[in-house]
Amino acid sequence: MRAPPARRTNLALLAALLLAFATGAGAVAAGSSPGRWVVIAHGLAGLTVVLLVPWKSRIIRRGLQRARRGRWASLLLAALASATLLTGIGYATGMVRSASGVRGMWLHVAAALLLVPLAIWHVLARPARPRGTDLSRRTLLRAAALGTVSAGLYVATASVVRLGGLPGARRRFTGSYETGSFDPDSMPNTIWLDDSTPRIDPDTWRLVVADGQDEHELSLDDLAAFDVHVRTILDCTGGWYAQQDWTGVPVSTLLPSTGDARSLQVRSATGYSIRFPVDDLDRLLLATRAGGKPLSPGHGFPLRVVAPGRRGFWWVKWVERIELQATPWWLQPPFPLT
Ligand SMILES: Nc1nc2c(c(=O)[nH]1)N[C@H]1C(S)=C(S)[C@@H](COP(=O)(O)O)O[C@H]1N2
Ligand SMILES: [Mo]
Repeated sequence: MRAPPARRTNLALLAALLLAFATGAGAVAAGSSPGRWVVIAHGLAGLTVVLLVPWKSRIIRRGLQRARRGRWASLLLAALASATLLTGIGYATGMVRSASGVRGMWLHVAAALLLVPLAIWHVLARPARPRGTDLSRRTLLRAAALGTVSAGLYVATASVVRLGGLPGARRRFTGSYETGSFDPDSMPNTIWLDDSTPRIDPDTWRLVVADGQDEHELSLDDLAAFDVHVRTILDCTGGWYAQQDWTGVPVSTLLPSTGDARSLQVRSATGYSIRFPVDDLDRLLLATRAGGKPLSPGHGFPLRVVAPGRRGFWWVKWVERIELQATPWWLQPPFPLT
């Protein structure tokens, strides 16, 4: 294809980046298998950005010939975008899964988040104003061609990964690699943002169960009486997953009727908290054991959430209070803020 006008390349790149960012956030949230489409769309958006690189490089080279203010910020943006693409492709294929001990998925997300403010600045400082003719038949055909080529590139990459037996072929649909299944001791201890493992005295620790009217407390001994088993997968957005046998008490046993409640708030001794839709109650387990042994402090001793089909950040550790509330579950930030 002949190079399109710079303005259209820039608009296409902006569209691809917005799609990549939205689907990236979606991929982090996806826990059950319909979410696979979001993850695939994320791969397509990323490869579309890759396809636009040659055209964008020409624009950048021309731009660099004029000494404009903000060129260093623009170059930093380009570097972060490259780092995001390389870590994304490296992790997806399994070619580069970590760099100096840091998990590639973490680097991918960090680079993507750092580039957001720069990208916003760049769009404001070098605006490419859309025109009516941007929606001409010709542009739409070009966009369709671009989409088709990136789909082809996606299929080709996936085939190379599969046929070449690259580690990427063993990923779950979320993109995570298996780590420490059926061996809780070798499963990573993961903190969402800035939490830390609290010191909890099992003798004085209580679980407070609040049903909207009353509340009551359960000791660890009380909870030891329950031994419902659930085998399920914990899938961290940091790019690993593990299957374990969890033992504990179903939330629906502790809260048999939900009344008018719309959500269940689960709070950790650290203050970390998550709001579940009441429809989740049938599936939620409060686990005291993993692999038949009491939870380690890092994995949430004495009590943690097991939420089949939900990503790791829903699996609140060090639980000390569960409470039915009238508040809808979606009245919370899409991701925990601490
Ligand atoms: N209180 C609390 N619970 C938490 C977190 C946290 O930071 N604080 N991290 C969550 C995240 S991101 C994941 S992936 C799982 C990890 O569980 P693990 O450390 O037992 O592997 O715990 C979740 N529960
Ligand atoms: Mo996580």
